[in-house]
Amino acid sequence: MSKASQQIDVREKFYQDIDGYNMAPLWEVYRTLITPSPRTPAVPHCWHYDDVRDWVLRAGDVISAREAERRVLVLENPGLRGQTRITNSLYAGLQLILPGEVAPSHRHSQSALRFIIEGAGAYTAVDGERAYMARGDLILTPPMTWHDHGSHGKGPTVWLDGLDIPIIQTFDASFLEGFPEESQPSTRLPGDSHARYGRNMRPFGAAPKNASSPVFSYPYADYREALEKMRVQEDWDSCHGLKMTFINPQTGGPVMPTIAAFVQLLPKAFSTSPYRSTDGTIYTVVDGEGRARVGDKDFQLTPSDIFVVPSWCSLQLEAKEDLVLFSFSDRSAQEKLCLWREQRGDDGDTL
Ligand code: GTQ
Repeated sequence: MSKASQQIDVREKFYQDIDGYNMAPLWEVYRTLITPSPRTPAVPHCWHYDDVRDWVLRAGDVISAREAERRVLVLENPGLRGQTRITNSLYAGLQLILPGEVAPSHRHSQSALRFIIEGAGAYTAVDGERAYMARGDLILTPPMTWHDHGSHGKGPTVWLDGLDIPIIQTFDASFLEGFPEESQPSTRLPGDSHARYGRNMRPFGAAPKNASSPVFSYPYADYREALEKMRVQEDWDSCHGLKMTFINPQTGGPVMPTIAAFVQLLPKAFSTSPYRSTDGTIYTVVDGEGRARVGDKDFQLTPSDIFVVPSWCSLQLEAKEDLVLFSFSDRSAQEKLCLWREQRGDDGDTL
């Protein structure tokens, strides 16, 4: 037997011996753990809304919102099947509410955002205030806020849910409580939080309640109008077009402690320089058509398509028409932990 294979045998025997003591050799796994740059099992993927819409609606035939508590089809990253996640740190799903239904009130440690895809007349109630939903609206349910969903509408309402479920799993910090009634009582008028915090003022003398935005609803009409005003200036970023971060007006920071949300406009025929960052990001098409090149994959984009750009994977966008994209990521958490990094492909770097 050669000296090398003798040494391997000695090591294997050693590994078996220490295994019984719940110990393992770091040197066998070191290079898969501490990598020179991010390596993720998540892969680029696009869910074309036309392909999945029917399945979401058919979920309404198999279970009620009440029985399901949340009737959602989870968008599972093909590289992370069975793990209920779209990136390593974030969860996404498509939730359905039908006329007259209620998804019962609860609260949990997880942060959630909703981006409305279709329907009218549905609402999310957050800590006593109903936020009515229209296509393109962003609605927040910050950690430990009571929330329930319901609909007085005529047709189905579908929205994209984004939650930090995997982050809370990592920290083993999950708490969930049910509200004593299905729907929480309305203790504030719709629009109350926007009136108090969304108009460049804040209630005199009031201290911030927590780290999340006190504004629960960011309507499409507001941000779209803002983008249209700003585009006149034509100060397009070569990697992002015209991109805005939704903020917590009390801090100027991202909307929730773990999740940040963005909207961007690319004018017709605009093509971005490649870009990558450490925050794996979920995008959805609000308006327009175009193309996304994510790593080595190409996605043709039409309204309501959802695609995922894994951590440190390059993204390049092209607008066939004016293209409006909503996106969210864990950038909020990464910045607090001093982890967030980016690389732009417009300075000669190849990504
Ligand atoms: O609406 O509260 O997609 O608790 C997953 C977990 C939605 C919600 C999800 C949830 C919710």
